[in-house]
Amino acid sequence: MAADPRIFIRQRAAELGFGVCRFASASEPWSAGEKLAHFVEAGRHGDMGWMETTLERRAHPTAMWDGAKTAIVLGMNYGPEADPLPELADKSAGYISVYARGDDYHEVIKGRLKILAGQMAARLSQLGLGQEVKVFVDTAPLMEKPLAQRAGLGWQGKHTNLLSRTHGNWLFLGVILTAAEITPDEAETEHCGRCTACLDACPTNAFPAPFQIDARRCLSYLTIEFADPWPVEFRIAAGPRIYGCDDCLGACPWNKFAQGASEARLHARDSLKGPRLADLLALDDPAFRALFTKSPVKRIGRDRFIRNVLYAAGNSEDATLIAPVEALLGDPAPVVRGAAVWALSRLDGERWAALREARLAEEEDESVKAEWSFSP
Ligand code: B12
Ligand code: SF4
Ligand code: SF4
Repeated sequence: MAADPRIFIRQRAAELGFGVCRFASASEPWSAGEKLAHFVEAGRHGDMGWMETTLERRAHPTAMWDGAKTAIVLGMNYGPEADPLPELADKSAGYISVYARGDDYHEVIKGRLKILAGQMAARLSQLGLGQEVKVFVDTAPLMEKPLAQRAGLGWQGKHTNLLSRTHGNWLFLGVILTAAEITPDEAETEHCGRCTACLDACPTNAFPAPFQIDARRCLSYLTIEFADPWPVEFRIAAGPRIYGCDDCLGACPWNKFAQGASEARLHARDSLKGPRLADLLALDDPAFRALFTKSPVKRIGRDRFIRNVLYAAGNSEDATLIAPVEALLGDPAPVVRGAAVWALSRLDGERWAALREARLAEEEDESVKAEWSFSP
């Protein structure tokens, strides 16, 4: 009888820093594809147009690759050293979500998945199971959470993320598919019970029902994916959150079993823990790129980031930010100028009113004009 390939794969996965490695059938049917279609048909994906164009391919692993038989599902712990939510009390500092305080996890995980896939392919062929192995990371990402639940890494909680009894909520996921038939692990069942802590914690009511999210209302979507000016209700609800949001994850009682990330590249950089809004408002493009080297934050670009920082400044009640906010009223990017108008209206209504007429007369961009026309 051939040796069980799971032993080799688990060992290699652990050496590559994956705290969890489990196996699931990639070919059995599931209902996740229908739920994804429901999500997209209801428009809950907002401006993430790739979710429409990849809908069919993402409906099931075999739609992506019809030879897929087994999914190897990997989890990498990115747990913070302490509960991050008390940091939200400092309104003069920006809150960057825990997942984005170290190196870009896409880069960390992608490289390691490729190494593991190469090692697996060699081993499977030694065992006479020489079938193909594929990693899907950039093109059309697989539905990782339902696969992870099927493999028993944890369950999708009422906030829709995958959480586990051993790691709490701070787990990145990665998947490798293979045409080899490998014995699956047992699936996990849901352990939320009557708890609603994550639903109650959400500052924007982004959950239309338990286990469902409307991304358009989620601050992670608004701060990262959405390029335009936000509706005012979300600007206010964002408080100091300037990149991603951890409220639903951080509220979960299962975090009592979480541990700090072991992978050094995922550790929080000091500069990204509570950065001062005044310093961030001063970032030009080269300074932005330098501060966020290798960080996922870099991907949203300076203008969208400064928009987020300006919304946080508008919520800060910090009068020392009036001057740096006013300096951005003449920024070349309309989304920055518009956010500066709003922030100034919140920090110093009199100054806003004094500048309004002259600035409105010279403004050409309709979205910025609308900001000056809005009455705070
Ligand atoms: C698009 C996306 C987002 C979107 C949408 C979020 C979402 N919940 O799907 C936005 C930009 C909002 C987002 C935010 C975040 N994301 Co994100 N995101 C993704 C991505 C690329 C695709 C997810 C997807 O397909 N969503 C579509 C919905 C339909 O999928 P679903 O949630 O799995 O749907 C299930 C349930 O909601 C339910 N359901 C849905 N509709 C319906 C309808 C009915 C009637 C019923 C009964 C059930 C039901 O069943 C579905 C199937 O199981 C994945 C990576 C990947 N390849 O999977 C990362 C991923 C989910 N994100 C991740 C992270 C870390 C985050 C953030 C925590 C980042 C942050 N701190 O700001 C937040 C969390 C917000 C939240 N509460 O979900 C991690 C989550 C890891 C984990 N342990 O779960 C992933 C897996 C990336 C990774 N490789 O690690 N993300
Ligand atoms: S990440 Fe924040 S805004 Fe998004 S669903 Fe969770 S608590 Fe709500
Ligand atoms: S906070 Fe409660 S309901 Fe939400 S995921 Fe955790 S256990 Fe489930």
